[in-house]
Amino acid sequence: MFGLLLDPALIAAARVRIAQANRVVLVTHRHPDGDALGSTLALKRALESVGKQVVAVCHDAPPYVFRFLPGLEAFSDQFNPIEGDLVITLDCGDINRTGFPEAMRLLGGDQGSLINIDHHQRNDLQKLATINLVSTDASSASELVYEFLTVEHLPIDKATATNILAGIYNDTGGFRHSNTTPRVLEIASTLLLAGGRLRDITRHVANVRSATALKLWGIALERIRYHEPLGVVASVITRHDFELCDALPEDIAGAVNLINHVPEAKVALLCIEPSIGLIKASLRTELNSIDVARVANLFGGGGLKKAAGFSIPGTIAFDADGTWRVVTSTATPFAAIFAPDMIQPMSPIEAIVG
Ligand SMILES: [Mn+2]
Repeated sequence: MFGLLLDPALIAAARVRIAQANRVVLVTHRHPDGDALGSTLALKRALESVGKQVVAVCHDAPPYVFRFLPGLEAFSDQFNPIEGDLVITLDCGDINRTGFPEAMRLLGGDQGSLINIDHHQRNDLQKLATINLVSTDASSASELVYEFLTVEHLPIDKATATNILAGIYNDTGGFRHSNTTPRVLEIASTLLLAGGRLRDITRHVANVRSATALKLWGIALERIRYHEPLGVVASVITRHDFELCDALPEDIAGAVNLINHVPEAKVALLCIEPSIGLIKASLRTELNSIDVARVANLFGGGGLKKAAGFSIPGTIAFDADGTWRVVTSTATPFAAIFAPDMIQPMSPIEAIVG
């Protein structure tokens, strides 16, 4: 449906060069992201399927969030150009981004030993490479790998589809950025049909947050308390925490979903103090048998069966041993969640949650 992003003559030249090589070294950029890893792993697997020996190299260890990518364990942090007859760089904006600038420069003099697959603006790596499979119109290096594999009729199995999809997902911000073109969505659709695991990608990658947010989440996670009688897992974030992390209330958005994944809990509860004297509570459940909107209704809030919230006047207090409590002037059974000895049998919450 769409034309090629790459010059067919350059694709043909790359085909010839790859056909001549037995051992191929793939190099992607330092501090790798989903596109760096996905594009490299996809090309590696495709080249291996036609009998090539392939080494995938990255100067830095892949972030933990990408551990689900098929073949990720194969990455080496050592770059030895002598290991291969051909070096292919992927998603590297420039020579320094490879992490091996000296070794890369040595390849420049050797005719035909470097292919560069990239979607960044023209840079010094492109001068060095013999063949540049480069298009700034591509969403990602992974999209270019997809095009190359398709034109060359190289196999795209489930693993390769997942890797390419992860790369596109990464560089389009989860199909939200403006580089989410009709072409990108068509490719994504093809990859899903090929068995690409979008769910793995969204589950692992979409939950990545800024360093600020992660610090805040760290505080919330450290304070998690499980209230066994009610099956409620709960935590708190104070106004002081927001100041300490230089964070905004939106930085804690979604943390309650993470807390909600505690298997034994029926309900997850996160209380934050967005301003003085105000407590904002978020409730989540995974269970069909519980309606957290009804709990929220008890406190003047509302929402959906599985996601609800409410606001009440109050503060978050800490005991000498660090145990937290929500201190609220409203005389409600809410306090029971935070101070177990105050639990009244069959409080309204207990009736719903229990
Ligand atoms: Mn990229």
